[in-house]
Amino acid sequence: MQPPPIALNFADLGRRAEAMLEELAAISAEPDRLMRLFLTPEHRRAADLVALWMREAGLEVFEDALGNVRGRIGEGPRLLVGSHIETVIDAGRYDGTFGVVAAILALDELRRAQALPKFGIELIAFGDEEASRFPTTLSTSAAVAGNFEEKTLALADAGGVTYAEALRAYGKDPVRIADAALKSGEASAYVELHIEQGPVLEAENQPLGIVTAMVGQTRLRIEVTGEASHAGTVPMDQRRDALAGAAEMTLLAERIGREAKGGLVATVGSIEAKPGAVNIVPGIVRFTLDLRAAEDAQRKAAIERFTREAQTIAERRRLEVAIALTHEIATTPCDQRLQDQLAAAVAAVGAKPVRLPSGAGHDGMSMVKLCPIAMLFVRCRGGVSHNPAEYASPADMGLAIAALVRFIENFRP
Ligand code: HGY
Ligand code: MN
Ligand code: MN
Repeated sequence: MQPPPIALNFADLGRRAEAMLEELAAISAEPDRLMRLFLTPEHRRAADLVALWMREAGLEVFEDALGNVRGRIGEGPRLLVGSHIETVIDAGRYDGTFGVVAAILALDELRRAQALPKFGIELIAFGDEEASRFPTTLSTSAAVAGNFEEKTLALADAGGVTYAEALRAYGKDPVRIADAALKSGEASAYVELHIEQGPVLEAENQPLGIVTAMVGQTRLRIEVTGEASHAGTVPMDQRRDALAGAAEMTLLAERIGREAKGGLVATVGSIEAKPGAVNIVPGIVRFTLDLRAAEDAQRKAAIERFTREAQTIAERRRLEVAIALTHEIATTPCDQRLQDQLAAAVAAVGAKPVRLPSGAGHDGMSMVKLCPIAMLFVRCRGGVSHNPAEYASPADMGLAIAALVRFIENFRP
């Protein structure tokens, strides 16, 4: 006999979430912008705060060898609920952290109402979803899913510190990474709450959305080599200007995105010109390309076209170009049954169960290798994210947390 749904005060849940996110947002490496990178002192402080909240919600808390904060309650195959607590540079306060705070509040409500489910639950606060410190992403969720790649340990951050060195400095032992993995059968499903980071829910005037799939991504690191030379003496037709070449390749990436159908997107997010002086023609330029599409074949064809035409630009300009793949992940569908259970939970809190794809990547793209996954989006103002103007209303957050409680109450693995 199914117990009745517990009484919930949606507005109160939203207010509590807002206050917790405010506390987390104050933990930053810089006073004027939110920056909390993987395995930094700020990650440590945020992890300690989240661990405290998890313990206050009645969870048994531990940290694994990657610094993931994990809170468990109950026995048997566990429902996993989580998101990430590290941020991009100059971040908003909701991306990732809302999913962790929502999970804690939902569990706390069920515990207070003495309505914890019979199955086990594990909350996870991941530490490396954003790729904002090391040129990798989803590494800490990959470890929980048992797919951590050894080569990740040798990756270095902008200061030359390797992932392994950062783990040790954080007090972790890379040798123990395998212990972080859950065995298949230990996890019944993974569900994540997250701000939408896009404009769809606001346009549909709906607070919540069920994610159908996360679109596939390819990330490249491109190095263009020309010849550093004097800005005043070398005639224009004799230059091997690496930055002008990189700029033409950037416009090529934009053109590929604009010409494509079906929502393919291409972004050059970072660029560095060397030696980087006003009076020197740049000899070396490094930049990144992030290209995403719902259809994997279309994404791969776009990458092939970019690679081919970037070579042509380089040849014409007497430059060299080296293109390295730093991340590739296929479009990841969310489990249909879990989507339906989320839809029922959304309806149970009085919202319309809108379904939509995610242009953003999430830890579920790792966790799908371990168990079925699902995501619930909450509307964010103007679809703005990866920006301090990111905002989700307490009312919408309260609804999302209530929907998570209803999902857990009725969860069928
Ligand atoms: O880039 C992404 O899709 C995610 O926000 N890290
Ligand atoms: Mn995120
Ligand atoms: Mn993000």
